[in-house]
Amino acid sequence: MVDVIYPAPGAVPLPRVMGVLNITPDSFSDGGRWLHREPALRHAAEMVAAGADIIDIGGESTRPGAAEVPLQQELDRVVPVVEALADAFDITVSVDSSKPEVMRAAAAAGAGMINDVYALRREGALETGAVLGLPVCLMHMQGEPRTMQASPAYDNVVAEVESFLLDRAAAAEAAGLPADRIVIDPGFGFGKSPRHNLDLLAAMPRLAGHGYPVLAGLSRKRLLETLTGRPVDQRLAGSLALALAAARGGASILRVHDVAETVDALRVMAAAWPSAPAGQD
Ligand code: 8Y4
Repeated sequence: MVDVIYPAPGAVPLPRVMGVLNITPDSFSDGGRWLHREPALRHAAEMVAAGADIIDIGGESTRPGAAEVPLQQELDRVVPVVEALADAFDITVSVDSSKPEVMRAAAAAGAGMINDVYALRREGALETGAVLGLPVCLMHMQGEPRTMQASPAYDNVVAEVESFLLDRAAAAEAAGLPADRIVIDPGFGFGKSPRHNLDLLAAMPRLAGHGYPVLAGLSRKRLLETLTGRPVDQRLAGSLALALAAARGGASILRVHDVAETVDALRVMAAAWPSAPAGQD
């Protein structure tokens, strides 16, 4: 499609798109059989067809207020889906987990990336991440999912998030994870007010200036309730605007729910705005 439109010389590549795979609690209720996984596989196939480069699979809700999921349940939810997707599609399967056991099992099942909202701070996670040697996304979070949105506070949100991410990257490298497998993420919505989120978004070029690719997860988040007043099922336009803002700021990976729409928006941005990130090869 539109290969008459090439990137401007020196243009930054378009970000990769990471699609969030829905696996609702209902799809786990069959004790590890196939029936209830079909919707998840169909959704994954749709995202792949729409241009997702990565699919992120999590078995534990990290939304504000969510309860923790026992290890065995997380394994039962995640591992078979990782295996099925890794077999079926030519994309990177990312496992959204903070538990070393889940990271190991997912890697054995074919996962090609670890997405850890605890940035390898959980017991055993740093060593496991280093031994597996897969790319790891190190995300910033203030507090714990259950309480993090109660009263987020920083003296200087950008400096504090940046220094946390650089510390965690240094710890991962010291544990033996090569620098080129480290992705950093300011953790939009994880212990942040709307002002904090917007300050971090504006600081994307600074966060991207350390040589580690930056992942941005803004899709459908509550910042959009503040900015537009809309409920979660009406945040597509706002999500696309935030995705383009992150791309323009130099984000390398966008974690999104709406893959087809995000890919369209990125392509149009690249064509319409020659100095913007453009032309992924
Ligand atoms: C509607 C739907 C409203 C989803 C809010 C949400 C990130 C992440 C999440 C992120 C990385 C979410 C697992 C929160 N967000 N991982 N995970 N970065 N690396 N909330 O920003 O999607 S879950």
